[in-house]
Amino acid sequence: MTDRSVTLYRFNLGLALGGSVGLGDFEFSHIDVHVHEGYGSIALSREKSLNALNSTLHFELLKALQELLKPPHKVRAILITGKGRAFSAGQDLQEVLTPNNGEAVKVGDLVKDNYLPLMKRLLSLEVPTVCAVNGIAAGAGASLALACDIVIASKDARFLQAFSKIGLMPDSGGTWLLPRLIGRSRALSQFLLADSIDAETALELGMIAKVVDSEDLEYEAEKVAKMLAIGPTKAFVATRKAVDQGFHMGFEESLNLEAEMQSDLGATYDYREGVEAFVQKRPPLFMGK
Ligand code: T3D
Repeated sequence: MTDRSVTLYRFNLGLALGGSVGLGDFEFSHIDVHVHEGYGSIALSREKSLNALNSTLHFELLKALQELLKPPHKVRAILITGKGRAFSAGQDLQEVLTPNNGEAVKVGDLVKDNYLPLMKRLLSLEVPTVCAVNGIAAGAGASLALACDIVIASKDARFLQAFSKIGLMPDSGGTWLLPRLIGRSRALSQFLLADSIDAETALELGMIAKVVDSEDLEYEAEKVAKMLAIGPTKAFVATRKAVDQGFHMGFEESLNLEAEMQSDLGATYDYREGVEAFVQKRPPLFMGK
């Protein structure tokens, strides 16, 4: 994604790259991070391997999510995309084969150390997320995309539950996310057969929110991120939480959760502002608090 506006966000990645850490700053090598007006964008940037996810990329993603939400940036929406012709080909399979201190990397360790923290963070993030899927999203790459709140795909995007092709079951939240989006039968079909799903089909199935022409993807995704960034952030996040928790609750429990969360939102600045703006017949100026 091009940065139309604001600050290029560069860090020196001390630990992961062996460089020096200055003033808490890091240099990202596997992602491009930018701060725009109100929202932050993260582009996976390992084009040669179709943005395959390795441990450094995981580390950087979590770091970026942490930094973007802190002052001075305090963004109120995050946009995730991939550079080049793919969104992400999922777990870096080279990394799995590469011995770590003489020992092969254990799949279970990768899942626990990398995917668990990332997916937990994404689903509990204090701001809404948008994903612009610009090409293939395979394996954990598909999970990463589907974990975002609003998923927009270009016409040439594809989703591939590639896990069974390499003898694995879905991880990274896949077995939780996909059946909720499209139902057990269709999810199992994608998981077991590992056929790639094109963007239009993904839209029809309810996996994603919108399909746009490839040349419009950046503009459309930025438009959504900008809209979210000026919205009532706490209400957005509470909505995600109620929807996600509601899936495994009875109706009454869900009603109670809504009532509890709504009473918290009733005490926010943005609620007061929203009502005042309505009464005064002007657009609201939400502050995310
Ligand atoms: O440890 C664990 O495994 C646990 C975690 C699991 C989570 C997962 O994500 S499991 C699923 C892992 N992903 C896959 O199995 C997908 C593997 N990739 C593919 O099947 C194909 O590459 C695609 C269908 C995604 C795209 O196909 P195509 O024909 O458009 O591209 P390509 O030629 O296969 O790939 C282009 C390059 O990217 C190629 O490198 P090269 O030959 O040009 O040097 C290829 O090796 C590389 N690449 C693609 N996917 C990965 C990758 N390199 C490392 N890891 C990958 N996942």
